[in-house]
Amino acid sequence: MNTSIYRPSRAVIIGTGAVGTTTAYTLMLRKRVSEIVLIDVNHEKAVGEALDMNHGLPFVGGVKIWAGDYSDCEGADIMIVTAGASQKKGETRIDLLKKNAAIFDEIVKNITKYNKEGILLIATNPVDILSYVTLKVSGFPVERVIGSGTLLDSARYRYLLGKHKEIDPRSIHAHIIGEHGDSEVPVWSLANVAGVALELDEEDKEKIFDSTKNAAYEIINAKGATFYAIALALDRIVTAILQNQGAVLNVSTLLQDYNGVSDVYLGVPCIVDRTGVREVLNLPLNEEEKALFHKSADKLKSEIAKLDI
Ligand code: 6V0
Repeated sequence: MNTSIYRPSRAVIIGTGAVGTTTAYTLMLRKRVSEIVLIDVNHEKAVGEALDMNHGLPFVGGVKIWAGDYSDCEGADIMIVTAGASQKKGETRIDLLKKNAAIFDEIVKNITKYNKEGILLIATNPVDILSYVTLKVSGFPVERVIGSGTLLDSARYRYLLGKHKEIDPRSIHAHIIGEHGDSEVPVWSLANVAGVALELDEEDKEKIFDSTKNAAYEIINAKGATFYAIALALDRIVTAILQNQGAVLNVSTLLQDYNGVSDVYLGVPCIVDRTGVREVLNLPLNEEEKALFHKSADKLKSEIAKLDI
């Protein structure tokens, strides 16, 4: 009889490129899970990454990390998918759809062969559409298929607003919703600090939103990839789930009559806990925001319609 009450928590990361490895490293440093498994089509790379992180364990401790295969998904709490093509200079996230939708079918089927109880967290772009693909292919309940959505975009927005107002970004309540991409929507009407509306002139608003929306292009032009902030965003979601926090995070989920939008994955504020997306919070958008949100939904729906799912 197994009398041990210890049950390790396990995160499996599929795709050990820039995003996957930085996420693993973040989870390791912050000791969010007791086991981290790295899976990549390039197994040798996953082996090297695991080895490199293992050599840091004498300074950190408490975590097991190895390069594994899909059978390691068995019993895992969370599977984080960061595998696939990333944006190159001049590419949009939607440009990646064909390539990444093709590999997702295989990845999701491989995961669900071994795990039907865990949570699937998707980061690969275009993240909203691939989360929808994952929902369809996995057959998982909707609350357990989560896209990183506009959590990163909202962090960029809050950082820029905080910088402009000289306020800690953690004290800024402001949301980017919709597509994680070019049609995303800033919810200016609800941006506040301690319930006090954030006052900005139109020129500053435009500058801040442009920098938010174009952040990935700017970083990719400068250094080829973005990975630190998305790793922290994924760490935030993992923590909300594993610690059953009920945290409000702008993740991507399947919407049903959200300001009139249905049947598409988009980033909106959600309550996230051990069950995954426990509840979707309906923001009272103004007419202009609602129109932009519908536009964002229509854009993604027309891309989904081209897919064979
Ligand atoms: P990368 O550094 O090229 O890594 C991708 C990894 O995926 C590589 O190691 C590949 O070998 C691996 N891979 C490819 N096909 C498979 C497969 N079938 N099975 C297993 N592994 C595979 O890319 P990077 O890590 O920079 O980006 C990964 C994805 O994250 C891209 O689609 C990005 O666009 C996306 N991002 C999403 C963000 C978000 O906010 N959701 C933010 C940044 C990047």
